[in-house]
Amino acid sequence: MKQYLVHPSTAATRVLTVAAIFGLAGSLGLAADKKLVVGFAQVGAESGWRTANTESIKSEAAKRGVDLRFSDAQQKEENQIKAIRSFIAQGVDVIAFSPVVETGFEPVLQEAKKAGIPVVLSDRAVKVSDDSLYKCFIGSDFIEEGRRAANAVVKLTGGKAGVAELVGTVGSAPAIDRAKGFREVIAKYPDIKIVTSQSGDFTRAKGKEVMEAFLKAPNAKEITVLYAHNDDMALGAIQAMEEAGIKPGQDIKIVSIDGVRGAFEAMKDGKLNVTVECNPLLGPQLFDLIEKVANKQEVPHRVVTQEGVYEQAQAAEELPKRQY
Ligand code: GZL
Repeated sequence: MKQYLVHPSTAATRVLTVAAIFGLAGSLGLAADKKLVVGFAQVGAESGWRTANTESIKSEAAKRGVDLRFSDAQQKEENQIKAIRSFIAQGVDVIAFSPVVETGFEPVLQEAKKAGIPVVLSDRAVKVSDDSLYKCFIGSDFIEEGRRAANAVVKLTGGKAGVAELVGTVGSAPAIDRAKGFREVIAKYPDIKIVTSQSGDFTRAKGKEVMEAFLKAPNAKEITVLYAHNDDMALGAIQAMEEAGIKPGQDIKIVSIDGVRGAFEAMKDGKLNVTVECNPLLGPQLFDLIEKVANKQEVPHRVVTQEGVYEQAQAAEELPKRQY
């Protein structure tokens, strides 16, 4: 059984290192000179969140001396599937990826399983008939993020709002679940209505374009709140509002998700009201899990990242502390 020296931060490693020093390495099967080879298939570079997520993964791999094979799928599922197939052909030790959308990955995950290569999901989940096709999924609870955004709307409006919704990438776990969590809460408030909803694909440019269309539509006057599934789309929508002579954060309240630096700057300027944090800095936890999986150690099937909610009043104080 192949073994890898795991990150020196873990107690187990110190024991293994001592064993190696006393010449027991052979009996433990440690591949002392074997670098851990990991294939990571990233969604793309669509948002500030994604850029921070990629940076966290690449820097942690470098810190741990992992041989990281990294691919950017440019938000296309077929590119991600191709990348995973390529990792299988390269015979990497572990495959990790953040699925662009929830469905369509079962065949390639079956191929990885057949090749004996374990898979770890980072950030987003997949829908598969056999959960053993991946060892662990580490990421946020997107339904809870949707609930938190809805509760922020209730707090901002006293329970009366016409909501325009900028949806994330169609078919992606965050878009599906953030919509679900939001609707679960507003179902309790008859005077909060979603008056319009369309995907902005998690990008600033598309968010601006869709918000421009919302403001030109016949029901534009009903919009009192914007709920954006990520900060990048909200920042694009803010540009569209200002170009239309609307005061973002005042004429139309704005609640979004991610907690990127740009959202804190917009809150400081009074243009955005609440951002629900979604932590992209998964690198350290992700590689702890990957190293355990590589050494055939038990890992939890689901690891939920911890996050908060930030309002305008906190923005100035929080901004200097933000890591992404
Ligand atoms: C959420 C992540 C989402 C972010 C967006 O974990 O998958 O994708 O909310 C990003 O900014 O594009």
